[in-house]
Amino acid sequence: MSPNVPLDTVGVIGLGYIGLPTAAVLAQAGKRVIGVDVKQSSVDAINAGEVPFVEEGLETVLAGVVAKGKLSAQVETPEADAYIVSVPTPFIGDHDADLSYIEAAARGIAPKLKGGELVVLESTSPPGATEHMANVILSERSDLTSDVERPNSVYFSHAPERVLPGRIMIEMAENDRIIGGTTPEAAELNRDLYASFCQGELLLTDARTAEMAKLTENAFRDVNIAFANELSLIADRQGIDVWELIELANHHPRVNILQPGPGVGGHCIAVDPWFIVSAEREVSKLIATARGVNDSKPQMVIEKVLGRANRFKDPTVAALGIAFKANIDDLRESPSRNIAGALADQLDHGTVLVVEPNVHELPPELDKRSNVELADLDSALERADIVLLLVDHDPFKEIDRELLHEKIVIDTKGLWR
Ligand code: SAJ
Repeated sequence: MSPNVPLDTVGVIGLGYIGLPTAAVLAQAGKRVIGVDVKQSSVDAINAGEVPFVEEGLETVLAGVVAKGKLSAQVETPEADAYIVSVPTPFIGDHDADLSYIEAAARGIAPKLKGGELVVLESTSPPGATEHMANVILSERSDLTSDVERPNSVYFSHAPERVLPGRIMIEMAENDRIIGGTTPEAAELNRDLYASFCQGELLLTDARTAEMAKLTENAFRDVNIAFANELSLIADRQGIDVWELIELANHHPRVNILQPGPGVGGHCIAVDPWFIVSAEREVSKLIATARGVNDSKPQMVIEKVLGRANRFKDPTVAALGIAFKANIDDLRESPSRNIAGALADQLDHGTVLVVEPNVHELPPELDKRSNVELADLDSALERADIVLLLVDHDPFKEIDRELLHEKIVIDTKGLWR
């Protein structure tokens, strides 16, 4: 049975790609939500009902809950019945997780606690991070405990997010959710809170298993994409169309190979497997190798383009797409963005025309180069000697194939087969 404590007000710490949608759906479910972010510009935008990034369906929900006074944002951590910590966990050193943002959030929460609150860690974290967060809070507050038998206990839990960028508003409501408490009571209390907005199954476990489950899901996908990427290299040398090969093999009832591409991007699949490797380096050989295979794919694409560009004095390359995947504006950890930059560096007297329908300006490292331009699709196709397809954005699917006729085409996604 879950502890009998209120869960009416919720402080969401970190209003990024996951924290903000979580805050919005909690407010929509009737909670009074106070969002916290260190960035004043994000706080101001959110209080005006505006979303500082692109995510289908979020703006409507956000504008509604802000107008009703159910959600507001501020820079200081408030008093609340429950807290959700959704802050970044970047790398430090040799792919270890930097827990300093979690520690800072914990130190912000500690002075606001009275006892009886739930503190949920949502950030993707290495095993042990939830216990670490609890220790940071309890070391600042010796009057509180995580021992549920004693008065003034605080409940600590991990509920990793598993939503897919681009489908966040749907998946946040529908996906099953893993909830791991540092005690069973904490997991139950966390379930009560998440049941308010999540119709998926809520699966209870301990915090360490929940942490590993999230990392395992993304490592599974990474290893399987690495298999597809390795196949693409083998197939290239063998003169075989890798997409046809995979399509045929996938007809087997127990085979389901993923798709090769220019590399693996985003802030999750290219990052999370390292947290497993860094926790257990000696026995994570397959996971580490898969990371290496996926990370080496952009270099293979670069070499292919340079090899074909040789024959031109002043080659013009149209790089179609620099987002980390189709139909989003997220350029973080994007292999395509890095490929465009490397080509600009390495093409002697060449020009790179970047076509990215989801952004209005180039990221700074591309913008500052004199031989890189943000171009519209039509003019890039007209001017290019080499058309390099890097992201399978919808507008690229509809390109008139006649326009590619005279060009050298390098299609890393198999879009125009
Ligand atoms: N990719 C391929 N081949 C494929 C599938 C993907 O090359 O067959 C590439 C994509 O182009 C992209 C990268 O992998 O560069 C990651 O894209 P994705 O769509 O597979 O995943 P993300 O990073 O957008 O979201 C993942 C999801 N995890 C899983 O599917 C196991 C999502 O559910 C998680 O919530 C998210 O990571 C996260 O936040 O951890």
